[in-house]
Amino acid sequence: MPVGRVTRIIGGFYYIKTEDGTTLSAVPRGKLRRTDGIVVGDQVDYELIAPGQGVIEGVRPRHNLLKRPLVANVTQVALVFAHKNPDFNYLLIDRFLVMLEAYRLPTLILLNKTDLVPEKTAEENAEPYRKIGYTTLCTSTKNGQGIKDFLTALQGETTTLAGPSGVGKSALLNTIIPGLNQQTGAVSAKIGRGRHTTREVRLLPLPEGEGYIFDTPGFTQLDLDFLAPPDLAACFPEFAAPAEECRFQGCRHEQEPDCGVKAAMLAGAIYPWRYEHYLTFLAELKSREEQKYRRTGHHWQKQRS
Ligand SMILES: Nc1nc2c(ncn2[C@@H]2O[C@H](COP(=O)(O)OP(=O)(O)OP(=O)(O)O)[C@@H](O)[C@H]2O)c(=O)[nH]1
Ligand SMILES: [Mg+2]
Ligand SMILES: [Zn+2]
Repeated sequence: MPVGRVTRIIGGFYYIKTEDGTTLSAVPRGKLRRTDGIVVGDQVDYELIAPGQGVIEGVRPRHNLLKRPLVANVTQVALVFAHKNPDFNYLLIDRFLVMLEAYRLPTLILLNKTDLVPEKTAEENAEPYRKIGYTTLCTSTKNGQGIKDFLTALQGETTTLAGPSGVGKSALLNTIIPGLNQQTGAVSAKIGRGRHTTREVRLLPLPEGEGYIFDTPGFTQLDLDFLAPPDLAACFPEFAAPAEECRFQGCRHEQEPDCGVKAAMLAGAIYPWRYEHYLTFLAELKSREEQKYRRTGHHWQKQRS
């Protein structure tokens, strides 16, 4: 049975991009319909019943399923920030990165609005994340810088954008998908929030080569609540090797003696501000756990075992 990718859902009709590149309009077979188990991004088995029309027979197992926006089979997130306007902010970037690491989503960092800062500043902003191991591109939708590299990084992937308001996510989508005409600027910030404006999600094939990108602003919300304090350190990739040197198993890298992470930080192998952000997030998670403990009488360690 042929397989296709669901790119759009409108009023009970599922648009499917087939393997030969054509688009079908399909309806799910009866029992599938009741489960409302098909989302944009799904791989589905379908039967052709007439030219351009199909019936969906089944949904392939998903690699992942993200909520808000509800999309399936994302292979990477392009995390967008701006060098300026809004101000460059390492703490907020790290907050997003921790969330994406916790979801185990491979992340590409785009530092946009490169045209607004001297080249040296742009390089200085990007350097730490490159050193940590994230592919980090300096882009501009105004002068085209980094857009070719962005397109290359999208090849073969199903990408969704993430990042705070005003950094240029819609402008980037418009730049790489000609004719998309997404609303940009101050207005969209307001429209995106309204309760009644849940916009339909589309999966857009790239104009060249292979790959898809979702036309949504992606994650703009940041809740780390789901993360237990012991799992936080794993969201800082550069802590992994030094943590093997910690004297205690389960070392929280705070005040423990002979902590490999702290030693690496003091030796200059971990950026002090990354370590500080770790402590900041750890304190947040702990205080949330304590509140939960007071409410329920359960300690997180007991809940986890
Ligand atoms: N100077 C400069 N301005 C840019 C660039 N990219 C986008 N902008 C401007 O930044 C503003 C915000 O861009 P949007 O694309 O609407 O930002 P967004 O990330 O989609 O914001 P939300 O939809 O609110 O989440 C607009 O006025 C854009 O014209 C860039 O590379 N350089
Ligand atoms: Mg936008
Ligand atoms: Zn440690």
